[in-house]
Amino acid sequence: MISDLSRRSLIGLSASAATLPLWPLSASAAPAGALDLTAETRTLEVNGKAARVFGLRGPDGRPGLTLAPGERFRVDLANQAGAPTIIHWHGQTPPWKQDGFPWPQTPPIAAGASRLFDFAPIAGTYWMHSHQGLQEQSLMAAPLIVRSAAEMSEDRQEVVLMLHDFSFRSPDDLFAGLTRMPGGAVHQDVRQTENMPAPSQSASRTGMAMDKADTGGAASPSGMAGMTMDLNDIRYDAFLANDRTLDDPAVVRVGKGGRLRLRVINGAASSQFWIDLGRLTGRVVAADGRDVHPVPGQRFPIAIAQRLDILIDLPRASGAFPVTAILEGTNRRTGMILATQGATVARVSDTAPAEAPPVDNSLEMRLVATRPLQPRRADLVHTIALAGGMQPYRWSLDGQYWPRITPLMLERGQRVEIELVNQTTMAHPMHLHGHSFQVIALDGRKIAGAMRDTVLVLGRKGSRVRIAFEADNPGRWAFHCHNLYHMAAGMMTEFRYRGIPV
Ligand SMILES: [Cu+2]
Repeated sequence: MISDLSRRSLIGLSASAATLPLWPLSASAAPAGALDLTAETRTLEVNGKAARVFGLRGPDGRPGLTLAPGERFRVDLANQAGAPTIIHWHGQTPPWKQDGFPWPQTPPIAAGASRLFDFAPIAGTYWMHSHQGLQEQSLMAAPLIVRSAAEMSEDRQEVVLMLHDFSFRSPDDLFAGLTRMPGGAVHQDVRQTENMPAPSQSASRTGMAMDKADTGGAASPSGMAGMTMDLNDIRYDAFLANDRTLDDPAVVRVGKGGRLRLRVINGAASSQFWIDLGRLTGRVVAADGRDVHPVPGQRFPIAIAQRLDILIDLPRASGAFPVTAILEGTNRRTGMILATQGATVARVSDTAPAEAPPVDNSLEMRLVATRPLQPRRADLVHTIALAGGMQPYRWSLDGQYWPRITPLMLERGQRVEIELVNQTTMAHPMHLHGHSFQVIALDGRKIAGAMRDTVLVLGRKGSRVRIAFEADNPGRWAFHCHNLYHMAAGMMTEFRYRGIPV
């Protein structure tokens, strides 16, 4: 029974291109004026070993895209990844057929094909990731930075810090470990090449990309420890900051007394962190790309898929300043180093001095949107129960498992309020596609919270979060837990506008 459900979920996520109507492909030459973005495979070195992963390379050769103030999101996405893929522009509000979700009307991009995207983006710190199968775990993700004129006039150095969780095991293996199925059972349903790049010649020669014996993965199929079961489903081999570990971190040159805008992106599939500024202090000025009134601090929690913009004013002395991310419930960490010219950069251990607590709502409670929703009575109020558990590994919304769900029907122009109620002891970072919502209550306590696209429902039975949004973007929109494995095990539903042909 579990096997059947998982199979259905995976098929739903994979949306096999062969069974779907053809999607118009762009011509082989890049459309005029479009930015080139390439989905591809690449080799990283992690813990001294080669790892074959996916990547998204922008026109400047670096991961992802950075748009100038007012620049249109006009992007030609070429799929050179050797497997079908579809890339979601997380937090942006494009027309629904450009959202990068595998609806029947918008199937994945076949290997070797390309697709043009063209819409007006929202300024701020966003990101992009695959919504195909479990590719996101294999690092098919990258920053999407949209600068604003206001930010440019601040004259701050921009530093992007993108976080990932990493395993030498294939995503299918990790998921099979969670669902307690032998690895082969999942492999029969999902081609391994779809979720993980085929080994390169060098990787297969050294046998490193997927060698279970090498990582001890086979000995502990789920990699779970009883103590942390409610926090971290998977024991990862490494945590990456801009694709690097603290053994060999990114070192960013900064000026004495420099003024920075740190854009933190939690691109991890299944991990939440505390951002630790070390000796520095900062102030959060945006959450999920949308401005909030400044909140000063030295440590900030960040849930899966969320972003934080943190302004930092450096001291006038020279020095090296580690900025780290500590995995919740553990002392494992990753990070980068900000260093002035000539400063000695000491090695920073990947073990923090103390364990970090679970990510909580201490920051969420303090966030106040600078441009909140206009006060208005809700036209539609809907409660969604978050349910499921580890044994069996199944996660649902209102008792339904993706793709066998009943959509929540919306009318254009409605003010919608959604009350999320956790019936589990795991936290769920809930993400709505195509809209900005405001967090308006935590555990029944009203707040004038942040406008954002991903909010954490704490891992406690009865924990509640209420969000509100304007139904202003007709289409079919996914609403799901952004823990990749919860989503793959069913924790996704649809908000659908009336009148959208399906
Ligand atoms: Cu979840």
